[in-house]
Amino acid sequence: MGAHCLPPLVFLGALLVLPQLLLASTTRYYTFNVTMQKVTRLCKTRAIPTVNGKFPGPKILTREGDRVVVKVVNNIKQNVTIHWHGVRQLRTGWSDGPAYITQCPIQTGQSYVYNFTITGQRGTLFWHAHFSWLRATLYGPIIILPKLGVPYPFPKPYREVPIIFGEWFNVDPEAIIAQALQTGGGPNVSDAYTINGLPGPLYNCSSKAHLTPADTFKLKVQPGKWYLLRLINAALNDELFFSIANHTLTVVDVDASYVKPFDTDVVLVTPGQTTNVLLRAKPDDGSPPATHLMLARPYATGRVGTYDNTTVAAILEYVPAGHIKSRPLFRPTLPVFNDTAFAANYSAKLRSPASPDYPANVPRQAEPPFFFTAGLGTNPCPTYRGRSGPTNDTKFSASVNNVSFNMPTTALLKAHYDGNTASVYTSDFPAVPLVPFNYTGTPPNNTNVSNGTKVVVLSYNTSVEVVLQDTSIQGAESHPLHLHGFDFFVVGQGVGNYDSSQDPANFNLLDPVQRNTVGVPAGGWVAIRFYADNPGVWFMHCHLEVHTSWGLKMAWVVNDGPLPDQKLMPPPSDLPKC
Ligand SMILES: *[C@@H]1O[C@H](CO)[C@@H](O)[C@H](O)[C@H]1NC(C)=O
Ligand SMILES: *[C@@H]1O[C@H](CO)[C@@H](O)[C@H](O)[C@H]1NC(C)=O
Ligand SMILES: *[C@@H]1O[C@H](CO)[C@@H](O)[C@H](O)[C@H]1NC(C)=O
Ligand SMILES: *[C@@H]1O[C@H](CO)[C@@H](O)[C@H](O)[C@H]1NC(C)=O
Ligand SMILES: *[C@@H]1O[C@H](CO)[C@@H](O)[C@H](O)[C@H]1NC(C)=O
Ligand SMILES: *[C@@H]1O[C@H](CO)[C@@H](O)[C@H](O)[C@H]1NC(C)=O
Ligand SMILES: *[C@@H]1O[C@H](CO)[C@@H](O)[C@H](O)[C@H]1NC(C)=O
Ligand SMILES: *[C@@H]1O[C@H](CO)[C@@H](O)[C@H](O)[C@H]1NC(C)=O
Ligand SMILES: *[C@@H]1O[C@H](CO)[C@@H](O)[C@H](O)[C@H]1NC(C)=O
Ligand SMILES: *[C@@H]1O[C@H](CO)[C@@H](O)[C@H](O)[C@H]1NC(C)=O
Ligand SMILES: *[C@@H]1O[C@H](CO)[C@@H](O)[C@H](O)[C@H]1NC(C)=O
Ligand SMILES: *[C@@H]1O[C@H](CO)[C@@H](O)[C@H](O)[C@H]1NC(C)=O
Ligand SMILES: [Cu+2]
Repeated sequence: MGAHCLPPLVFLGALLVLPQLLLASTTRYYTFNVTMQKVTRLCKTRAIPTVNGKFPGPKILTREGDRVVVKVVNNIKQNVTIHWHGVRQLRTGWSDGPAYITQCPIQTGQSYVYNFTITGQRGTLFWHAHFSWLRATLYGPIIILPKLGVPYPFPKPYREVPIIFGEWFNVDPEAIIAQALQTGGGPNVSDAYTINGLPGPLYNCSSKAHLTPADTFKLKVQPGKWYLLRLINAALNDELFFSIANHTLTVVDVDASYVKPFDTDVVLVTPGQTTNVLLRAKPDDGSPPATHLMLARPYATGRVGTYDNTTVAAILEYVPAGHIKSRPLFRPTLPVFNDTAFAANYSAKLRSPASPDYPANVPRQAEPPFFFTAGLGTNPCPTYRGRSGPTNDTKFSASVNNVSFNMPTTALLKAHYDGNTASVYTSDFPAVPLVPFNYTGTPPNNTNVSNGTKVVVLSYNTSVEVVLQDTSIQGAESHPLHLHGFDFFVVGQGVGNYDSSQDPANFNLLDPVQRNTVGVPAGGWVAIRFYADNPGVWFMHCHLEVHTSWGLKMAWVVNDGPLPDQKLMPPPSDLPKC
């Protein structure tokens, strides 16, 4: 049928679509100038590393299908890299960011251009520094809108608001991790949590009892309108519960993948995870406007005293405010710190849409099977070095399959690309624990941890299944494991030890949630699957930064496939050198 036969409206529609197609691939340019900036929090002023002087850092606003080009200039004394957390980086591993994995650091006075596309993702991600603990202050949102003309699969929000959780330290976090690694003990905990950089009214100043309104994030809403809150947990070491008084939230997207919407009063978001929730402001029913607190505080399975147990508050306020002097203030109820049952029930609710528009392409079969333990252990530390590890003569260490990862002094990806790996890494990362034990029972007598720079090598497009098993050697503890370069499907989870003969029968291969960071349940296991369809070197690590510092990290090497579009791109000319 020729165009002249089409009814006028359809023809007009075709005309409207055309410019959208032409615009479909926009390039978004940013410059990130990493500088020190004085900021005041908890009434203490400290110079912190920032991007463009902003804390939290600038927002990257993009669309599915766009190219993002960010020139990062390092004007601070430390080395720095930036990671685009959750961005798939298809064939562009050079732009992924983890120091010594995909690149050497950007040294003082140097710059580097990150250049990547956003493919098959829409929702919220975030960027953060990936060198030592610099991400404590170097972080900001990545907003990925759907392709032009493609609607959200939920009511169109009136406004969209990033809610980014952070962790504030009154001293330089670099001094804290340096001290912990020196003594072998746990690091000092943070002084406050923040929402969009602000600690809120439940914290005190050194000089006065409570913080002022300027220290509090306030979200003003209009009655009856829909808001999309883009929750991001950028905290260093703490999983967080979040809730808003008198409001039910509808979860619609996690880690830039849609989910089957479900309602909840409380959201659990681990470091490295994002969650988009719809908030419907209550209709105007004539009752006096109220102030509702939004609270976040930890979901913590470690020992009491080893985490910051304070609470950050922000305010949800209805406008027009009127001239009411004292409006009622409501506070939500959050689960107790160690509510593992809540965590298990909550994560079981997360499901992919598995619809024609958003199918769940789950590997049906997986080979070879990987079984990785994740957890803490100890190593000898014969000389007492101050506030030492679990005992005076030991220091904390952490591992995957009892291998604590040693950071190389040059980037793994470059060594892989150059075929010059012999002095950089070995390919003998164990597929299963070398010494099986009762992972969630009484710890074995020897809890020493081995170390190495070991990787798993996969051929292109392998169907990978990894069962991640928590260990209770230093007490059962939840670990938010983050995989770079992929989204994976969470096909199963359980308590106790994984049973390879029974548990796979219960795997969900129909609509498992797709994400890049998953909590390995405290004293339990989780099973993930993904296709190794992205050539490069991909870091996998606990997103509790202290555990990463202790070695709870490893890397996958995915070889090139046979076709031209299955190969890692060549390195950019400005790739930093070590
Ligand atoms: C980065 O910021 C510093 C301090 O504001 C400024 O002196 C410098 O010119 C900036 N550099 C770039 C490349 O924008
Ligand atoms: C980004 O990468 C694309 C694809 O390799 C290339 O065509 C483009 O020139 C690059 N842009 C910049 C600013 O480096
Ligand atoms: C950690 O806390 C201890 C005890 O309060 C203190 O002595 C030490 O100076 C702190 N470390 C750092 C790096 O601030
Ligand atoms: C803040 O100060 C008040 C009054 O001194 C005290 O009751 C409260 O516990 C303090 N809160 C925090 C978080 O330190
Ligand atoms: C809000 O929730 C509080 C309990 O957290 C309850 O006491 C109060 O009645 C609720 N108010 C409204 C307006 O729903
Ligand atoms: C909160 O942390 C403080 C300091 O680490 C500790 O003394 C206290 O017992 C903790 N409280 C709870 C309920 O965990
Ligand atoms: C949570 O902690 C409390 C107090 O430390 C303890 O009594 C309780 O058994 C813990 N609950 C879980 C589920 O671990
Ligand atoms: C650790 O060693 C220090 C210094 O010798 C000593 O004061 C402290 O009592 C010891 N602590 C333990 C738990 O042995
Ligand atoms: C492992 O330890 C747990 C907790 O002590 C115990 O319930 C379980 O029976 C043990 N499993 C095996 C296989 O020994
Ligand atoms: C572990 O130590 C205990 C107590 O010292 C001992 O009875 C047991 O035989 C040891 N187990 C192993 C496997 O060496
Ligand atoms: C690695 O293990 C060896 C052998 O136990 C030990 O000598 C070495 O200090 C460890 N290296 C690191 C970086 O932990
Ligand atoms: C920065 O990185 C380079 C290259 O790896 C290294 O040689 C240098 O020691 C690092 N500098 C600092 C201050 O960490
Ligand atoms: Cu961990």
